Amino acid sequence: MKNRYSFIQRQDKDIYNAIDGEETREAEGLELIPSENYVSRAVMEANGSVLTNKYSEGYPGKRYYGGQEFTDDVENVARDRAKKLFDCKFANVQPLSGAPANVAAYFALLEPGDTVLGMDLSHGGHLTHGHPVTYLTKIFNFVRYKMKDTATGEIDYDEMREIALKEKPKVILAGYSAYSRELNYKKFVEIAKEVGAVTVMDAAHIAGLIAGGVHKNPLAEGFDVMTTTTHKTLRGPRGGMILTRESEELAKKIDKSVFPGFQGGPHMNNIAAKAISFGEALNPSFKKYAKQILVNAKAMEKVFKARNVRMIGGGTSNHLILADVFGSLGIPGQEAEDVLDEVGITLNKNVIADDPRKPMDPSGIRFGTPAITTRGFKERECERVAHLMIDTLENKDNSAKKKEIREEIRGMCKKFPILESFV
Ligand code: DSN
Repeated sequence: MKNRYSFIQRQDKDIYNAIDGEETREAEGLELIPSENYVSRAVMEANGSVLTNKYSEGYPGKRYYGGQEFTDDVENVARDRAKKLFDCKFANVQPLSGAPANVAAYFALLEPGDTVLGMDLSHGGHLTHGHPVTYLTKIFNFVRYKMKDTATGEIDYDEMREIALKEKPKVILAGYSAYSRELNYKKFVEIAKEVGAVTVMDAAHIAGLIAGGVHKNPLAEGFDVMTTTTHKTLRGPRGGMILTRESEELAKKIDKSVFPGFQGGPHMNNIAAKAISFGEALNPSFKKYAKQILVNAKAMEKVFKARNVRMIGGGTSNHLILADVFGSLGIPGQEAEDVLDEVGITLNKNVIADDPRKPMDPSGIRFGTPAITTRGFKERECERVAHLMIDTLENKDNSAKKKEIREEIRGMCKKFPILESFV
């Protein structure tokens, strides 16, 4: 490690050793968790800056404490860049992460007892879209649509409309954590108009694809609100954000809901890091990056198809693949995750649509290309990684083979070091 953590090294060996270990782990292994990425050093520096010292409750020009001349600049730059990236009128960059962004959006748009129509959770929805383990289900009523066909991933828009007409949701929710296809946003908007619902897109996973112009922008297609994290395909610091297409009334409700409704002082160091990453995403090179994420995922899809591993949705049109390793190879998702970890490939077990197994021991694995694309991997490397994944699973009890694969992966990582700057 370079000596950039020298203060921690001198002061706190325990934490230094953990950071050092993590840095080596990231450098020497392949990160395929589709919600993770590698940020630039500029983003990390902002996160570790003096802005961490400052309290800034309120919004630019309207704070509760003094000394805000520089924090206002930071937040204004972040908001302006976010609006430019996603072509919308209002941005709230204060949500601490994706779950708080979703909760704040619900409280801005709903009264207790109101209904939200979202995706069935085993079909790709997120915990905050109404999983019974969250407190949200004690407050709001969640009803669900599904995919029509898991072989294509197409959403059942007819079923969605029928449920909407019957349940009269106040919010129709799109956007998922484990879904590999593009959506027909216009259909959502049509149905929402028919029942007087607000459309909310949770773009956490694909915000970078939208910003890079390789996926449609739900806001441009008529969605009212978009929530997102900033740390996945968008390649910023861990954090959240809520965008409003054009309604000032909705945007004001959202601002009030984030603060003082739900959160306290914003983390200005993190907002500065968000602003820097939005600047990086506005750079023309980000478009190339976003395009390569898709091309790389397609390269992995090709191998999984050729080697007869079933993919939910039949493949991918975005950055991720959800593979039924239990159905195709007889290996449960947890075991697959563990074996792949041994050879230096990090991904996560995941439920598949209508999974016959339990959520904590599901049938699938979920993996994607945002982080390896940041590293500079192209189609050739991605095809090879896909082969190595299946080779590992097919040889899960063969130590010599796994050692050989681990060495090959170490070599790939050396050849494609994690970059420190993208502009
Ligand atoms: N944990 C995130 C993901 O991996 O998709 C969602 O919250």
